[in-house]
Amino acid sequence: MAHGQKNATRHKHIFDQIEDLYGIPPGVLLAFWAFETDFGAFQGNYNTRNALVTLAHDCRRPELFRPQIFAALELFLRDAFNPETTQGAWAGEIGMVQMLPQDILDNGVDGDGDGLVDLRSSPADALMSGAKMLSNMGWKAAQPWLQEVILPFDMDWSLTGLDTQKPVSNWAALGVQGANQPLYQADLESSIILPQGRFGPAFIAYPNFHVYFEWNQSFVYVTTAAYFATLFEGSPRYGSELEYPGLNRTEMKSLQSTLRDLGYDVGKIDGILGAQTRRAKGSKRVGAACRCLANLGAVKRALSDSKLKPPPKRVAKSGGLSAGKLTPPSFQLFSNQPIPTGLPLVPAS
Ligand SMILES: [Ca+2]
Repeated sequence: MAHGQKNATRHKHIFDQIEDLYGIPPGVLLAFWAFETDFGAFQGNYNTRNALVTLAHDCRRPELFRPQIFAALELFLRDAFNPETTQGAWAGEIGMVQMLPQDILDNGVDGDGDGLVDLRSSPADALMSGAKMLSNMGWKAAQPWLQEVILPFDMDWSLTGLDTQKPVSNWAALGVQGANQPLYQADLESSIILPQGRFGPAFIAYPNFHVYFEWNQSFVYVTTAAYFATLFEGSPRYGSELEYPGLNRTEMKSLQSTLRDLGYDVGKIDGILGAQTRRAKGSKRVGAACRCLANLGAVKRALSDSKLKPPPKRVAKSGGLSAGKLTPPSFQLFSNQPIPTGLPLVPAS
């Protein structure tokens, strides 16, 4: 946070320009800048040509990475990409906010006016380009993205989750209140999310929250980046008295296995409470069991006692990267540098 606040001050003139041009508050970009590269400190040292060609060859997501090679060629023709020296993340993203070549073609901005789009060493270029990308992804100026709320004691928990959207006025009528400030515009479609379950903090997610998923499809990444953005914008940290330890990784894997055995599509058994596990847990039939979870044993007992029937299988969303994690390929063409295993294969790492 301290590092972010220093950067906010140091680059105030850039953030002011961005807010005027794209309507994106500084905190939103500061959070992405922090999460992607620790404000430019860790941008990756993989040769980008090698990374892209390897991933374009790899059998799992070639449709995503092959167009990126042509985009990189176009950048090369514009003297903005050097096959020998351009470096970045192992999944092909370049610069302080980690953009793929096509994103650079579509959104690259010469923020400092030196005639080049330099995403690695010019904060003005990187932040302006990131802002333009968010704007093109659908960010609405002068609208919030996430806000902590207080829920009524008798909340219908089955209404929580991103699948249920209601105008803010409807949530207010149900007793939902802003924790630190009033709820925003009454007609904004919004959802109530509980990242740590009903005993953790509660948030209302506004339309701009969905733009985060265009940047990165991981629920955990999105929620954390969006929350950090609210802190940078001056919201207080959520009440520590609400903290609830939740399930550890092993317990979460067991819960996922139990849900899978019951026929729910929870994605990979990875111990991470991602979108699919949340959806399975949130389904009406297992909702009562899971909402009462005090410990895994109770959940398992509740699940096994309740003679639940599985829902129809959900088909994974096609196109783009999945919310789950893929293991990177174990080989790389043209390079002796191994790709680390176990890292998420996401465009914005
Ligand atoms: Ca520049």
